[in-house]
Amino acid sequence: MRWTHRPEGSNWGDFGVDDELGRLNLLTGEKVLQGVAEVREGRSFCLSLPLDYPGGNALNRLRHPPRRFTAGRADKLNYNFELHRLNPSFTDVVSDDAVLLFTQYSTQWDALSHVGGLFDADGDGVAEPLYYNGWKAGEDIRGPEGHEDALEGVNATRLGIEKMAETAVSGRSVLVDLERHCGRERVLVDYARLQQIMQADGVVIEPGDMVCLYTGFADVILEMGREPDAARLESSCAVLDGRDPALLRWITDSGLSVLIADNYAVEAYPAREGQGCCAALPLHEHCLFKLGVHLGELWYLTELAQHLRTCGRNRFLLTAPPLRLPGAVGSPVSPVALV
Ligand code: UVW
Repeated sequence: MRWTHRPEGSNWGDFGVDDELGRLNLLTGEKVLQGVAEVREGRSFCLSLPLDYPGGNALNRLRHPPRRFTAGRADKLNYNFELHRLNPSFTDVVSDDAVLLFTQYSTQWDALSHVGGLFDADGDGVAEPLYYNGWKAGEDIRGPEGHEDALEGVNATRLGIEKMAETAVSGRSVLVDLERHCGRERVLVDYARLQQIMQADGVVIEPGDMVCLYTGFADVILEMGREPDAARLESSCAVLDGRDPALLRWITDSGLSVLIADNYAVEAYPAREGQGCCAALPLHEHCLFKLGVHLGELWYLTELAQHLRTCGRNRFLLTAPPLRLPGAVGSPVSPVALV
């Protein structure tokens, strides 16, 4: 047993002592059928930004836009390469490329190995760095130590994003239209405000539902045309108040399977001071570390939200597997909504 104590408010062990999926366990065949039942018009929506947005590194100075390269072919570039150069009887023309991609730069999933916490899980009085379900930093989620090339060292042998991909991430999703009620100014949405909005719009969330929050943030990003203004972004659109205990309790009690937003971190960012020693990003801690709830960020929900508004609906079928990239702690995603 890796741990004898679990963090207060966590569900560690509830899905099995070796579980690596967290609340994805709630995305059952029944949830897929419930999602399929929401497909009435045969319309589909792409829920991804172009992956070179937001542009620059105004949102996170450690994350940079994708860089694409043309793959080489011996001494030639494999770009508009005419195969008759190799064999005069061939008529093919071929292009091939490679990309340096920061996995969490744009529309993305956080893996459960993305954010952990310090916790004394064996009761010896010493807090150690752990991730969801007690998987250990250093042992299960390894850094670049000991590798000559640090870029090639990071490897989540547990909780890697490929675990999420293997579930196919499909089922019923519910959209909460925060933008309709909060506009485009920065508004901290606590439990009471969220309930008010959901009640006004008749939104009901059941266990296993994938919850999407539309705030308008991705529209502001798009308006900036790849030249984001950090100050404007920090004062734009609704974010969840991760310091509201009632909101975190609601995430637990609702049984939602994953939590998604079109903004940078779902919750308020830059991080705000809490009281005493606490997580900088309390909603990240609650979801990724305690409950095994994957977070989707910087999704593009605008056209879907507008359509659902027009139709007076809030449910749809969502399919959103990340890249099946072993050991990665996050992944770009091109989610698809069907209504
Ligand atoms: C932050 O780090 C603020 O968000 P994430 O890493 O989940 O994108």
